[in-house]
Amino acid sequence: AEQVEAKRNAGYRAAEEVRDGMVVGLGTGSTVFFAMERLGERIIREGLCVAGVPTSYQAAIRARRYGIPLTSLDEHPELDIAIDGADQVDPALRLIKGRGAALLREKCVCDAARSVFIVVDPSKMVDTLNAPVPVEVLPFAVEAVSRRLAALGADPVLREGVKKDGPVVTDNGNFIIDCDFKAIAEPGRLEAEIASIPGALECGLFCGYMEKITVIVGEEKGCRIVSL
Ligand code: DER
Repeated sequence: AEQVEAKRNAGYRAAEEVRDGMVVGLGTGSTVFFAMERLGERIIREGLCVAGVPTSYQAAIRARRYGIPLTSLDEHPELDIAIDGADQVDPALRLIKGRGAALLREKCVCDAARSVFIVVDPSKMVDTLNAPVPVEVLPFAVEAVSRRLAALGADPVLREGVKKDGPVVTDNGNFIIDCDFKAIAEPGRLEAEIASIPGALECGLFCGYMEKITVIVGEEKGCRIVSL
């Protein structure tokens, strides 16, 4: 219950950063839902004029439900703000994302945004990134990429559907390989090494955005703002 309160406090606080006329990247996952809920309220109460670029079918469906007008990254290749969640955040504000299998579009949106608000509950804050790193993989190359990831030290596991037989298929038509590297000493270097594998289309390490990231850590009462 307190985790839900924490997520709500973080999401609501992020929504306060949105100004009239902004185009906002809308992340995927349960914490961002609260930011969308609050944005929907502000649109009704304040007549806030915003447009959202959703990072997944889930985000688009939920944004519509909250009455947030949608647009595309093509129409707005530069975004004012992105609001997204994370699975882990380290003290240098490097992230692991991708539990929701939306990391490829999330990284495109994060890259296009002038500032990024990451909304989390306290359980996401860690000293060292050590969660499995999701990698979006071209189905054509899944076996070859798995071997390359294992050579980098991972235990690569193809993500299976829960209410679908066979592998999870992302909104882009690709597979996800979850790579357990245990504690990651050099996340930035690992992100670059994975990016150099043909067929590894994107990974859940976000190490290049520390300067523009503000982390909003929701707590039972209120929230804590963390930035470099
Ligand atoms: O998949 C993602 O990257 C999501 O942002 C996820 O990591 C956070 O989801 P949550 O807010 O439901 O924990």
